Amino acid sequence: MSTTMRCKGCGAILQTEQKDHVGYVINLDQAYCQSCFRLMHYGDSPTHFHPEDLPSLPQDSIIVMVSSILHLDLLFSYPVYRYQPDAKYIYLINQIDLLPKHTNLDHLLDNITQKAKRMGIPYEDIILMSAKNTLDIEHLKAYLISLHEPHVYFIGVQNSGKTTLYKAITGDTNALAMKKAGLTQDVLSKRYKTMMIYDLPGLYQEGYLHQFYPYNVYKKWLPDEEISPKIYQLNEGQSIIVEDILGLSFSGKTIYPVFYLGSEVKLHRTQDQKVKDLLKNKETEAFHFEEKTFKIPDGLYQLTFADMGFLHITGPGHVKLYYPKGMHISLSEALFND
Ligand SMILES: Nc1nc2c(ncn2[C@@H]2O[C@H](COP(=O)(O)OP(=O)(O)OP(=O)(O)O)[C@@H](O)[C@H]2O)c(=O)[nH]1
Ligand SMILES: [Mg+2]
Repeated sequence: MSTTMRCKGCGAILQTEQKDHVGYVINLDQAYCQSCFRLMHYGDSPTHFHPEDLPSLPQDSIIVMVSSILHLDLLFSYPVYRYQPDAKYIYLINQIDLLPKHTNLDHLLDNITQKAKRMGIPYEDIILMSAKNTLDIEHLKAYLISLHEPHVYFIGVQNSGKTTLYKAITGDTNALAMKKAGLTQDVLSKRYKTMMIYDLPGLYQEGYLHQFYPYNVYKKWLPDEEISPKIYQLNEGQSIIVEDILGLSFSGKTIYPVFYLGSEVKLHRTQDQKVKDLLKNKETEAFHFEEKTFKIPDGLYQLTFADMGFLHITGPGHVKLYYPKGMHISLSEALFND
């Protein structure tokens, strides 16, 4: 009889046959697959695998839809409730420690609640928290216990913090939680009190940074600490270049952009007519640049740049964006004030 061995870091079934496939190990007695081993010991892993689709879940489940504060534009875009209508849904907005301390979280929560109502999203609760905050974790544990359900599933976009939450609740010290998108490959599960807690592989989001850059490049652009918003006052004809990734030219009232990006992300001013030339030679085999103009209505709006961060701008006006073709960019009303 053969037993299936799983990687303790990402849950993948271990296999010794195909080097370029998920779960590869030299010997089946190893605890971690090669990809997780490299992540743990060298902080890097050149391979990238997309996990399989979601499994079907039992009826008496709590489904915790985990979203990073950086992915709020996608908060209700995975209608899991349509094919698991009997489950109870909790929306957990994680990583709020990344927002500046003065952010009005009540206002943010109000806006999210109103959006859920407008869209007819079924939910028990919406929680704002940080998986890095021990008090928040204690509150979450007490809350989950109070629901008296035997199964709790964490579902959400890659890198939203599901495994971090799972580890903090269950005390699992083997599972890996890092900025590598799509790290968890198969369901991880462990008992906590009367419940089984399940950490599911992240939902794949097209157009995120991992599609254009290797892990050792994009990891430094994903923020780990409180973001200090960068406010610019631009003169006529001035543009902003973000790393070698984005070029932004502004017109109308949008000339005071406020950038919410990690501290490692470098921004600089340039002249509108230089943007294309500066970025053109940064194209790689993975992408070409594309140009798009966003019309910003009257009011405060948010332009989200994949999983990297976002920009707040006041309209009316226009933003001309130069960005890697296929990158996920969205324009939405701002959910909080600066
Ligand atoms: N600042 C901050 N970082 C967090 C928080 N939660 C998770 N992280 C970080 O976010 C990164 C991704 O966390 P994971 O728990 O691996 O994310 P995941 O949702 O399991 O990702 P996949 O397995 O790819 O679906 C890690 O670097 C975590 O340390 C949080 O509340 N605050
Ligand atoms: Mg994970």
